[in-house]
Amino acid sequence: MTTLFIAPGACSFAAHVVVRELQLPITVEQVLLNREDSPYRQINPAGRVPALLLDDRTLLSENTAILPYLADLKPGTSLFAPAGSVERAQIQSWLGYLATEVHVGAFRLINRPERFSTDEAAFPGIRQRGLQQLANALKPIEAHLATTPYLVGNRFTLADIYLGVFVGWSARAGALLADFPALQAFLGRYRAHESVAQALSAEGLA
Ligand SMILES: N[C@@H](CCC(=O)N[C@@H](CS)C(=O)NCC(=O)O)C(=O)O
Repeated sequence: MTTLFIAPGACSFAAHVVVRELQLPITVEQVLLNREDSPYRQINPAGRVPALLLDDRTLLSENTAILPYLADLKPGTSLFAPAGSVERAQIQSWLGYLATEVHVGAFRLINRPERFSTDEAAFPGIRQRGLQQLANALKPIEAHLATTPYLVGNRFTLADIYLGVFVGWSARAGALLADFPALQAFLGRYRAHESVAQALSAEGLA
């Protein structure tokens, strides 16, 4: 049985939503993060989520690989697009942007300042810089969503599922979303999806 490893509220939420949206026969298992002694380290020595353990014990990591892999288990799903199509490249473009500019380029500074300095006195400044980078990274998404309800092709795709993670985190990061009305409206549409509501509830976040 294929198993998806997640942690409540982490970026693995996107893969969890895809499993529920496509009703894939995959076990979703919650693990504790940041525990050197966690048995999960035997499965994934990096200790990060999401990770997908396939039937043959191959371990896949990285949202940018896992989300397309899961969607391809249901060929023709509207969450993704056919190989060779421009829409598929556009969806992958957003996945790359979110993983780099938004997750690592902004949220890692906000959530993990210790990865950037050993000096605790520097942490507030690093977090502040992360919030500025987050606002910069969200601006093009806000502009795009002011003209269309979803990122690609006027329908709910992997790109939106992944974006929802970071808009949810942004809603918690101070009053940031007050300057992003299109993203606020997006978050409402996102949470109205049955698969999102189910995943929030299963992760204890409803
Ligand atoms: N680039 C990875 C990032 C994965 C990642 O950093 N996951 C976080 C949770 S949001 C995690 O597992 N953190 C624990 C750690 O880094 O030890 C991806 O997109 O899948």
